Amino acid sequence: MKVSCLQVFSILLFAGILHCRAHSRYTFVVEETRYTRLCSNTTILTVNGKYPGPTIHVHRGDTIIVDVINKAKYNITIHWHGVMQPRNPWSDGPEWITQCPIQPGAKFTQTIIFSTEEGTLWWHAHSDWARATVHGAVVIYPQKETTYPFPKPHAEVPIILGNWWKSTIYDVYNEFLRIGGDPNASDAYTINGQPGDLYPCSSPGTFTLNVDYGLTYLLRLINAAMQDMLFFAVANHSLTVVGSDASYTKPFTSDYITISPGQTIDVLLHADQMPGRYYMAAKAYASTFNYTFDRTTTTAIIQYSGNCPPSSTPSFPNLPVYNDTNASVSFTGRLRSLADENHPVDVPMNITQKLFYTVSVNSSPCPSRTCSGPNGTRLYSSVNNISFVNPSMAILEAYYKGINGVFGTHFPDVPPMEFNYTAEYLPFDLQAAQPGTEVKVLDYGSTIEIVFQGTSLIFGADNPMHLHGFSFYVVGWGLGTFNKDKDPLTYNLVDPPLQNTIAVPIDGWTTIRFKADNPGVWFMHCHLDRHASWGMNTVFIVRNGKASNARMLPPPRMPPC
Ligand SMILES: *[C@@H]1O[C@H](CO)[C@@H](O)[C@H](O)[C@H]1NC(C)=O
Ligand SMILES: *[C@@H]1O[C@H](CO)[C@@H](O)[C@H](O)[C@H]1NC(C)=O
Ligand SMILES: *[C@@H]1O[C@H](CO)[C@@H](O)[C@H](O)[C@H]1NC(C)=O
Ligand SMILES: *[C@@H]1O[C@H](CO)[C@@H](O)[C@H](O)[C@H]1NC(C)=O
Ligand SMILES: *[C@@H]1O[C@H](CO)[C@@H](O)[C@H](O)[C@H]1NC(C)=O
Ligand SMILES: *[C@@H]1O[C@H](CO)[C@@H](O)[C@H](O)[C@H]1NC(C)=O
Ligand SMILES: *[C@@H]1O[C@H](CO)[C@@H](O)[C@H](O)[C@H]1NC(C)=O
Ligand SMILES: *[C@@H]1O[C@H](CO)[C@@H](O)[C@H](O)[C@H]1NC(C)=O
Ligand SMILES: *[C@@H]1O[C@H](CO)[C@@H](O)[C@H](O)[C@H]1NC(C)=O
Ligand SMILES: *[C@@H]1O[C@H](CO)[C@@H](O)[C@H](O)[C@H]1NC(C)=O
Ligand SMILES: *[C@@H]1O[C@H](CO)[C@@H](O)[C@H](O)[C@H]1NC(C)=O
Ligand SMILES: [Cu+2]
Repeated sequence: MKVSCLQVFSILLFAGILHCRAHSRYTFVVEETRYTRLCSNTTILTVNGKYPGPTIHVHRGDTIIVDVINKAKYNITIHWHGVMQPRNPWSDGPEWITQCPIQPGAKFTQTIIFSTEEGTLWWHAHSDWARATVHGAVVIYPQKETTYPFPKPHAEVPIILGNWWKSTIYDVYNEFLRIGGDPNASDAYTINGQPGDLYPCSSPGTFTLNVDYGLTYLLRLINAAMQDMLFFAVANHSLTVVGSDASYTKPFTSDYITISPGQTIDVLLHADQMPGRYYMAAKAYASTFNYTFDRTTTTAIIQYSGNCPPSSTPSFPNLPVYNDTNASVSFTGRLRSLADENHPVDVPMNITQKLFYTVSVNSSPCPSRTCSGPNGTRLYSSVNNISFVNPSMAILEAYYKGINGVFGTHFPDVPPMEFNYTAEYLPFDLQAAQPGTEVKVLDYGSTIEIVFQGTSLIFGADNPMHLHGFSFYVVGWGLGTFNKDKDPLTYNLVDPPLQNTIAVPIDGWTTIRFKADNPGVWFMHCHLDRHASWGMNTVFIVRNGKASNARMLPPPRMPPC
């Protein structure tokens, strides 16, 4: 039934008419809304007036239609983070990659095609830094006749970790572009839009999760923060990790979670402690030298029902210290695919295209050394020494229509120069990168391996790399420089986690594999917004295959430039 509906839908889409009863339809009105936080009022961009925005509930394999109406004075686009959108890059959302922005007063109808994702994803703006407040959860239930690979939880709760700035995000963003250094740190982190008890004027709104003793709750954690990986924990409760990035994992328990911007982690919380009140809390994991980050801690409350002891101060969880790289990588390194009969893995074994991508922060001289990067320089960033420059029109449109001069196809498979990527001191002449809009073209059905190598140029960072259009297997990682003889021997090809975002450790490497079976134009970028704005991005174009179901769907009516 669904398949035929989808086929009808494609034909109708071609004719520019959208009518298909099976698809739920949502309206997203983007507008400016005044919110009071931290004792002051700030105007933020919202969807339907909400921060965080509405949660979308679907079942595995559904298709939904979303009408995005821009009533704000800023450009906007909406990206469906982690939704692979088979053959449908048109509705993916990154501005200048798959579409031109939806301008003030304009509207864009997006078709969101879910396929094998199951668990938690999210949607967020993909235009300048609008995603700071324009984001929301996507809950993907199992198909109707199937169920979770763990006991059904009593209740499910999205836990969205975000930031709050007292200034409008556009002021923070424009200042960041102007000064050439790190952006101002946020004034607070938030849990479901609320900073929590440790911040001024914030106690009354603090998010509270009411629980009953003896029951189990599924927390769907989403890191929607702009610049920082986060540690998260719940006082006196260990957490059982059961999924990440809409793919189930082998369950394991941990006292804390490391979650990178873009990533989702599903955990079971067993309400098995003495009835009372307990804090859940999150704060930054920040490893980069001299980086000024938000050192505050956001909290929410777990409140047991019944006769609680008179409300003393709730217990506070132990979170690793901000620079505990071991705590960060140890947690992420424990993720494993479920890899059972009902959830098989399909790790590419015969790699047709091996890529080695360095991810670096760069710097360039600034007139009279007035920029706020190290030594008065301007900071930017790169992949394989190319610092991505936004094109003047969407790459997808240029590719589809065969318009020349918008992008090049010479993105290098390896860095242009070999050097000791993680050396403590590197020569000055390596600090510059080459600006460019280069893509890598992949054949349909080819199998891709990418080794991401973090470099210590300027200073190392943990880089959460996110690929649109695919989930990928994370087959290996390590600290230091990748050793092409020894490190591949350590790859996990049995039950590697299936992710759409993976933090490449500071001065370390991570290897991913995926099959290029989704034709289209797909962005890949660091999910720290300062790095992405500096150019730590690149694009894959996956060619059409031969079969008719291996070709991009025809375009809907796209927003004009
Ligand atoms: C915030 O705005 C509300 C409504 O406009 C106003 O009553 C309040 O005084 C403002 N608060 C601050 C701290 O400016
Ligand atoms: C950024 O921080 C500086 C120093 O605290 C402050 O002067 C400036 O106004 C801030 N900018 C924004 C946009 O909030
Ligand atoms: C929670 O754990 C802390 C130590 O981590 C302990 O001091 C406290 O008594 C515990 N609280 C409860 C209610 O069990
Ligand atoms: C973390 O930072 C503290 C100072 O804030 C420093 O003493 C410690 O050595 C650092 N630890 C690591 C692992 O870098
Ligand atoms: C690294 O972190 C893991 C997990 O938190 C811990 O078990 C281990 O002892 C830590 N190792 C070091 C050297 O700190
Ligand atoms: C690996 O892929 C290549 C190129 O597609 C093909 O020629 C070769 O037969 C494949 N090898 C195996 C073991 O599948
Ligand atoms: C690090 O920060 C300190 C204090 O802000 C500054 O004096 C120093 O020049 C910075 N070093 C670099 C390499 O940016
Ligand atoms: C700072 O920049 C100046 C001028 O570009 C250069 O001569 C000097 O070596 C730099 N010093 C450091 C510590 O980066
Ligand atoms: C690369 O740099 C690291 C860190 O400084 C150092 O331990 C290693 O010996 C260097 N490797 C080479 C080949 O120079
Ligand atoms: C990157 O490209 C720039 C500009 O072409 C060059 O100056 C620099 O040496 C290159 N750096 C590396 C690490 O390849
Ligand atoms: C908004 O989008 C239009 C094209 O769609 C572009 O010309 C304009 O520069 C954008 N505005 C900003 C502030 O990016
Ligand atoms: Cu980065």
